[in-house]
Amino acid sequence: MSSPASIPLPAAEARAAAAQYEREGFFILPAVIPPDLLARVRPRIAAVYAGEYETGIPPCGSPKGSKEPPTKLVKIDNAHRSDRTILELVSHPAIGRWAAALTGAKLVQLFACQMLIKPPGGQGGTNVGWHQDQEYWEPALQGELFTAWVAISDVTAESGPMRFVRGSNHWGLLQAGDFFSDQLDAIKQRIRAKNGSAWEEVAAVLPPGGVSFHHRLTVHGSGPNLAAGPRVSFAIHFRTEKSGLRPGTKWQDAGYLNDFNDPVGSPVCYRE
Ligand SMILES: O=C(O)CCC(=O)C(=O)O
Repeated sequence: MSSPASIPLPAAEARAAAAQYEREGFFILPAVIPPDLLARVRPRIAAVYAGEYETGIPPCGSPKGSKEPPTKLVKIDNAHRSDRTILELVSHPAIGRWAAALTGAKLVQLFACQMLIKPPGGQGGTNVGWHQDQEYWEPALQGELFTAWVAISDVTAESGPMRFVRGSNHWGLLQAGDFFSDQLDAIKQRIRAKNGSAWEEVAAVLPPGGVSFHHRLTVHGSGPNLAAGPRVSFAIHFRTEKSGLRPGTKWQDAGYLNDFNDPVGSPVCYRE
């Protein structure tokens, strides 16, 4: 566990938070990102969406960029390589300190991130299907991995907040999810066929600058955005010192996952 001085909480509360994260598979924080950083990052998100890359490095997959508002879920991988303010946000020390407090880690290192824009309107192509993050990392990575999700816009019950299934971090790796599918009910049935435990959903309603954390095996997804404006966020994927590349895997075959030795792609956000 990190030292009590390294997180904005008394040690007993930090221990309770860590126990809750372990029990439920997620933890929801109020706003921890400073408003001035949020104000600086918003135009940078718009710039990356439009295809303007401050560092000259395109995000993973070299998306084309668009000046039109999105109509489908926008998912841009590793935008932190393209923009210094986005890098500042996703590697913010408050996220690293909280991550260390929740997991007891001595090292918290980012290995991938996703810039997510869920447009309003409730049309198809904007849901995130139920899944476990480890399904996507399993071929390459093993050990302690988790995600911090940072709200840039106000994430209300109407705007399609991420929903966690309480305690599903204890269900093992199910390989039954699909991030890219709109069919939340069908995926839920598939998951329940593999694990019949009680299904209790918790919505991660967050103010701008609020952060939720979830375990690599926690089942999660999100529905349509029925609010007036877009739901804007970053999903930031982290590892601790208790994780590694699977033997035999080469970084060039690891898709959107950044080499742990690349300081721009994989910044260290906390070290004891
Ligand atoms: O933004 C969402 O609704 C889902 C994001 C997600 O799957 C994740 O943070 O791992």
